[in-house]
Amino acid sequence: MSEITETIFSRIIRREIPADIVYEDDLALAFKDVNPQAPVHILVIPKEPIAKLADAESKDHALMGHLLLTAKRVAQQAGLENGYRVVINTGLDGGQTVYHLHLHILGGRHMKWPPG
Ligand code: D5M
Repeated sequence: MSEITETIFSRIIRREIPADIVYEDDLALAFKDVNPQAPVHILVIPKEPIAKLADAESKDHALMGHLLLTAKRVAQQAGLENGYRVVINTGLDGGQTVYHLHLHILGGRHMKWPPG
């Protein structure tokens, strides 16, 4: 899988293609996943195009914390008071398909363990 920094998510950030955006601030964007795996399935991405979690560096410390707290905020906003799952697929074995770091927020049903 190629790891160019320009992906479909960069185009969503620039509003070049439509997305159902549910939250935005200076550092992050959250939008509904186009192929939902649960009744609620939202992606939280940094505006900075870090390709994958394995590429995050010490300088990204605050940003990574911000993304997690954004996931919490977006889950709350979506009414997931019974809980939810946050997933980061990383690299080939992680099942990552879009090489712009993203947190999946999955909720609205009971999650199984282990994931496939
Ligand atoms: O997850 C990549 C996720 O990105 C996957 O669940 C589909 C979603 N996706 C792909 N294109 C779009 C657009 N255009 N809008 C919304 N969601 C999208 P991964 O963890 O890389 O497998």
